[in-house]
Amino acid sequence: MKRRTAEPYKIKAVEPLKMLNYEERKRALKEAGYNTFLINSEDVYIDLLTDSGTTAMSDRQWGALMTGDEAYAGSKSWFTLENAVREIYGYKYVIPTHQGRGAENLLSQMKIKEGDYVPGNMYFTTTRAHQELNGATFVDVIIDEAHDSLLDYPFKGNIDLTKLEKLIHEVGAEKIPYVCTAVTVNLAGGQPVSMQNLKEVYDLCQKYHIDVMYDATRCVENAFFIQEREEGYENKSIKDILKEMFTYSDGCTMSGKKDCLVNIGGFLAMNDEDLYTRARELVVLYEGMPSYGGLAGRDMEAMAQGIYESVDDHYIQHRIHQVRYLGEQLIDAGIPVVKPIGGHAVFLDAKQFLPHLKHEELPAQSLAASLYLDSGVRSMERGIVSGGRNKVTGENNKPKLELVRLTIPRRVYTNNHMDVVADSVIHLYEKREQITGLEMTYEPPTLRFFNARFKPLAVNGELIGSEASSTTT
Ligand code: PM9
Repeated sequence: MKRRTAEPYKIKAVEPLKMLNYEERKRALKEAGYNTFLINSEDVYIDLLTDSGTTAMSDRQWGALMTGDEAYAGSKSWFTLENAVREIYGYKYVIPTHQGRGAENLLSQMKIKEGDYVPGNMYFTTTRAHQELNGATFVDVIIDEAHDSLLDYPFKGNIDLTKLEKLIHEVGAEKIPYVCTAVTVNLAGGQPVSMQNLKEVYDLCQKYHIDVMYDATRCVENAFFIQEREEGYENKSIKDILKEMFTYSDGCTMSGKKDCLVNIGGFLAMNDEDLYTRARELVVLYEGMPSYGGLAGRDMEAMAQGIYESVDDHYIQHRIHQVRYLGEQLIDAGIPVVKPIGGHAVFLDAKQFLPHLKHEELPAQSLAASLYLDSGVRSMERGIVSGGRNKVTGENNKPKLELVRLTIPRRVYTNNHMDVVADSVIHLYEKREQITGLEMTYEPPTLRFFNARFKPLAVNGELIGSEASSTTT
């Protein structure tokens, strides 16, 4: 008999949830312009918009908050954080930032020149935006398997070495300031990169004197998949695997709001002393002193503690298994989801879920809105809306993957919540032909998905035909 496991923690404080009725949700959705980013949190029942900053902190982290040293310069809390980053990730130099994009801004400004190219394993919205703002063109060098949502492949986040080397030959190594390797790859479905691939990419880049900078945002989740799937790592600890992963890089940006288990925070880390000196100069302009980088002393204490907790083998095993618990229920019900189930989220394939909608009818945006309408579950579009426009032609980028992300916050929800989400998705799938497309009525110039507004294409202005709503409250 397979023995079941439970959460490796018990609950000390709870936050009541409220569920609006169908008519209230319909009103809230309309007021939010059918954009789940614009729905008030109070109107959400189960919030799977993001795993970013939504973590439940531990009692030790809350305790650590009280020990924060709020000195403007030379805060003790900064040294605590610096030590944690050095110990767990192995880099020599660390610059704190208020969150991941703060680090992306510094890195992109320091390393990118107009006309450069930054290869990466699939784009991430804020990362690419900073690269482009500084004059670079992002080039996707992820393996082809990553674009096939239904293909079950263990390391879909891997970089295609042939694509990378072809780009180096085409544009010249001097035009590539660094390779940006995400571990794991968010928009591919939270898919990991193998240790072998990390090593091969690093070796190739060393040959051409190109730096490798990780987007380390979900690196602990990546380490778990290496332990689970890669030969030779099954008996190694997460901590040891993580340490080895970082030896195949020259630095990283980190959004501490994910794998560092905090609600705010990030950092930029590197081994190169010159780059560090420049980063110390630049950080004061955008974030603050190099000893706080936009964070309060207490935030740095909580992040240091979170970094240590994140490499606990039991914690990360439960984390990944909870995501899988939801994903497997959907797979069993025949729902098209990205396979294998990734580290932080279950991704619905909106093109296959709603085959009657054209790409321009924004299937993922419409599905995310429909899910909220059905059950108050908030998810996020990761498709054509998030893809933005081509900076030269102005045309919509059309990412091959048109997804709705059900993102699981860390240590927040129980598996009962996962059951409620699964029921709602399955219910919607049964009524899928009744879901209509959306059109954009307001489009912000950058990172449009955050603030864009939409309206249903149906003549009667309804998102879902009336029958779909009748079985939910
Ligand atoms: N990710 C997410 O929900 C929050 C913002 S949504 C645009 O997935 C990666 C891989 C991320 C990420 C944020 C950032 C930026 C960088 N890389 O949000 O600035 O998933 O801390 O990090 C979000 P910050």
